[in-house]
Amino acid sequence: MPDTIAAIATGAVRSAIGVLRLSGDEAIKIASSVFRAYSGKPLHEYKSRRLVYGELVSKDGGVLDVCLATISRAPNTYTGEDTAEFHCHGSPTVLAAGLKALFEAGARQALPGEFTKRAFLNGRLDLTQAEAVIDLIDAETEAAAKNAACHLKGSVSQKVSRIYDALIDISAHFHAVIDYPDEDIEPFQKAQFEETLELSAFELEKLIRSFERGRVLREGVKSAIVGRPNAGKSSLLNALLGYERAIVTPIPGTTRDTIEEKLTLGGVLLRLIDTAGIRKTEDEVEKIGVERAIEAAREAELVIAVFDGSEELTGEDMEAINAAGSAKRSIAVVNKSDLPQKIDLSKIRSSFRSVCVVSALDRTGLEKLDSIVREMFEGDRPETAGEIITSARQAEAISRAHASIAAALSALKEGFTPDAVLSEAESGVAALGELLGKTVRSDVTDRIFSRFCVGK
Ligand SMILES: Nc1nc2c(ncn2[C@@H]2O[C@H](COP(=O)(O)OP(=O)(O)OP(=O)(O)O)[C@@H](O)[C@H]2O)c(=O)[nH]1
Ligand SMILES: [Mg+2]
Repeated sequence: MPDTIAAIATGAVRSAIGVLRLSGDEAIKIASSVFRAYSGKPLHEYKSRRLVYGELVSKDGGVLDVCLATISRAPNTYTGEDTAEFHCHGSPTVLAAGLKALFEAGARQALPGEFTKRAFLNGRLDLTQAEAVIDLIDAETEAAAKNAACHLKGSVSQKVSRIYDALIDISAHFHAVIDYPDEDIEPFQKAQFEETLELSAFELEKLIRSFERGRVLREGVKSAIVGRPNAGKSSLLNALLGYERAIVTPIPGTTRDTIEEKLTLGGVLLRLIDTAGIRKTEDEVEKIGVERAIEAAREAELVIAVFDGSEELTGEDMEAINAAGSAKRSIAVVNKSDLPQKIDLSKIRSSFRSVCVVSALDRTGLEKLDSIVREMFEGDRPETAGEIITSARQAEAISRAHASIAAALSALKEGFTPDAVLSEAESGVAALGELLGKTVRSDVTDRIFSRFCVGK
């Protein structure tokens, strides 16, 4: 009999509402013992999913909060067990006292992710859906949230389950063929199996390809801000972030080490890296900074080259133009538009497709940068949300399944023994089963659920 767990489901910050949550065989009994409904009826006598108005009380009967309580009976609950919730006022002190009352009534503190782990163990969610819960909570952009919500609804599980079932059918058939060697496989069935395997391989390939885009959704696009000293790179970073993250001074060569911050621009999550101004220097520290700047530009998927619009282009600017030229994507930001302009914009336009004129000081022109980034990554957005794999664990299992299916297909086409088809189809089943959590090892599930926060 699993014990009853309790946790504060909302964060430890002051808010309008804070939720205490319970799950387990004793959840309803424990909840009922710390709650006095104003109707006079005990909480455990209410129907599932009703909101009941009353008082949360401590062990000695003192009132902790005036709140709403609700109970839900197994199995149609998030965890698949009996559950209860208290919707209290969002005071961390009240919630801590309420949680203490629940412990005193027999519940224990839930571990991180334990509610969702129970949902998984009770078959309410498969593993891809459980992972989607944490992706949804951690989502930093709307696109990432939409994708995770679709995974939670089962967009990946449904696709994978169909392939999983088809492979089980094929395995069952080849088991029979091996057991009864005289019964030859019909040509019609062979063609059908081939078609199924080809379709499965195609579907899995699409998921594998989506993983690269998934990484961008989760981790952000690596974006280097480069340019000559004093162009205003650090000022641009600060203006975009909305606070003074990097040191800004009129002294050229202020930034030495690279500074990285995440930020959403044009709906795209960027990992913005401010770098040292590129120039020839004898200063040992600055020299290393410049090397790092060039390295950051080389590794970046997006280079934002910053120019000082109030001055003419110099040889040092050419270094930045070169660094941007070798990047997959680049944008020229002509800064200091608040000052009289001396820069030859046509030269910038001949090197960059996207040019944007801003004043980092006045924070003007930044909307243009936002729309450039939005347009630049438009094509990278999936047509259908939920089509993107974001977990390395899932991608790895899908790749293994894909390799097995490809091998089963060639064994079938080239007329190898049925054993070969069977063993490949079975490895495919094993890999997809792992993906869905049907055959997954407990150390893998432990790792997945440990990423959760307490109360989820
Ligand atoms: N007038 C004006 N001054 C700016 C603007 N942006 C930056 N500055 C000034 O330019 C100087 C250099 O700015 P930084 O942001 O430190 O330039 P940087 O490119 O990071 O310089 P390094 O770190 O030395 O490579 C500072 O004095 C800023 O106040 C702007 O839009 N308008
Ligand atoms: Mg700087």
